[in-house]
Amino acid sequence: MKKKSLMLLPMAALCLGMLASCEDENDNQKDQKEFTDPEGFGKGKIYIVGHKSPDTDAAASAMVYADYLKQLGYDCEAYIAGPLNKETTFILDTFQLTAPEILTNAAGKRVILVDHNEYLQAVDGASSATILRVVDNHPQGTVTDALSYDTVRTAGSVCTILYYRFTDKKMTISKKNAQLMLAGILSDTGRLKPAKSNDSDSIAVYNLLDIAGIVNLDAFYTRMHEFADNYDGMTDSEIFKSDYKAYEVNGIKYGIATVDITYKEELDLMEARMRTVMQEELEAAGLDMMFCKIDADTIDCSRIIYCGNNAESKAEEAFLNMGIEDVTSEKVGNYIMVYPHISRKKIMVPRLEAILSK
Ligand SMILES: [Mn+2]
Repeated sequence: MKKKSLMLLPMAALCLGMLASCEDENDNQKDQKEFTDPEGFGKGKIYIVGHKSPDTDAAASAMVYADYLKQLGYDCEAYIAGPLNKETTFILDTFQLTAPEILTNAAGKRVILVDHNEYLQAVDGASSATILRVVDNHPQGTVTDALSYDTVRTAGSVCTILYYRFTDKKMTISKKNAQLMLAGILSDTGRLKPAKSNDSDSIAVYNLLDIAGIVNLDAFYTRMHEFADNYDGMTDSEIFKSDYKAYEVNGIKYGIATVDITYKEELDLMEARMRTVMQEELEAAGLDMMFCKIDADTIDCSRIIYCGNNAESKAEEAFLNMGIEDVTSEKVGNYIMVYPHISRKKIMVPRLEAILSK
């Protein structure tokens, strides 16, 4: 190569560099101009994450909210607080969507919590993170120091809340977001069961179906639900943790695992399997009490088992003679049977909370 062309190289590089920096400046100016900070979060990366033992609503709402806020100009990313369950994996595979990464520690980060407001359910380090917002449909928990809240307690799922955030702002809902929100709502409400949903959920579902390109709602739900109840190949501990939540009231910490089975005949076996891991899980999580509710579809009942300090007497106080219309329960040996099955969120948690806060 001649000397002349060698000298031209750095000059060309310099020109290219200048061009690139001009472009960067233009981009920055454009960003600054367009970034109006409509939610008041300010600048900097935002980590959006649902609860530990993520369900479909926790994962889907994080993904959809990240996309929503990106459209408003924010730098954000969706995460999950643990491995996905089979139902959510099926949904992401079906729609060819990439699963969010697992966030192992949120300390020092700017975070938005979706689908929970309980520190015991949150990603590690959440108590030393800046919680910009909680988007949730659960009763008030221990996360009382977030900078803002978008809480709709009557909503059947967080994805329902997000559907209305899009329509409030007249923002277009993409096919991908429609698929995710639809899955989140159907999963949390058990396909719009009256006890778990209301009109706002149904309206959202019927409006999302079209955008999501789903022709047969029942066929889709049946398929995803098969995965929800499928514990094939899972260890006892994995089953126990697959739909597990922890709570704190009055300094008392307790956990509730929910397990679904189809046939009454499976109850005893599942109970025995869960009993082998309950005590260990209680100790590992440093809790005072542990409960496990096994729901049997075909006889529509819940069997509640428990371990830990005073767990038996608290379970009796909470789940016998409940005084709820059409709900009966009885103590059988070392567990409590409830007919028909009861909701963790609507019945178990409020009743335990009332008793433990005395
Ligand atoms: Mn959830």
